[in-house]
Amino acid sequence: MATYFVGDIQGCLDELLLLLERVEFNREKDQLWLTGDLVARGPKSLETLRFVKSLGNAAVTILGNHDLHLLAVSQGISRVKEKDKTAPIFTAPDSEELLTWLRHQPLLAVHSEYDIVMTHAGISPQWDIATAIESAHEVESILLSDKWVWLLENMYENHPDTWDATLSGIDRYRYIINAFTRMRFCHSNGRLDMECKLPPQDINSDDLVPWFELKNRLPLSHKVIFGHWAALMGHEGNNVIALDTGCVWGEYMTMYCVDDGKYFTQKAIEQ
Ligand SMILES: [Mn+2]
Repeated sequence: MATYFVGDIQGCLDELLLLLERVEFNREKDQLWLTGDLVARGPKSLETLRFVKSLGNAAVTILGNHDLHLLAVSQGISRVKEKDKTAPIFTAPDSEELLTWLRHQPLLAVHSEYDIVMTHAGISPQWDIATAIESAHEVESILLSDKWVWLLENMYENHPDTWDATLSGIDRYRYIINAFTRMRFCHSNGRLDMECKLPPQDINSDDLVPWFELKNRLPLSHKVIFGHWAALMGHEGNNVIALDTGCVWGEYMTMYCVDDGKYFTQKAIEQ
């Protein structure tokens, strides 16, 4: 039995299948952990949802910003953008089934054997692992309640950008969603930055720091595996592993086997 982690798929199903073939992935024995953003921009978002859902317990996937946006579009909160190439999902015969399945996915997953947590963007520097797990559960339970459309309608803002345990209602949920699915840089005081997507080496500021390099962040008892930040082109260090290496932007897809620490990469296929 082996456990493989893969970064953002974003509809690049063919590259994922090639990686799985390369390691002779066996859905009866092996596990595939995906860092979220299954959909958007790549050519096969619908097929990716179908494939990951069909893996059942052999796959663990979490919600990314594009997955939440897809759910928002399904409710008419936002319009489908042509460049996302997600329109076929909404007219597919199994549309409702796929979207309901997606809404049931978590924001965070824990691999207890290896003390790993997986989230789409990372862990807020103001959280320890226990707070992160509790915060994820809070939003997951709203997504499964009759308030889920209200939640998605009100998630598109950048504030509050600082955690405070007394935050309540939509402000609290929005901070949690932004930290788990959109964060890249933080300010040195721990405030989330929601604008900058550059690679860290292009930043000339003492104030903007990748969330995992913040000196005064709370220490984490688990290693964090995340995706979302394609400009990083992977990272291992600071007790984190970043796996989005921009397959959807023509770069490559990265798979990490947690059992032996080996990496496998697949160049993007020209569409
Ligand atoms: Mn993302």
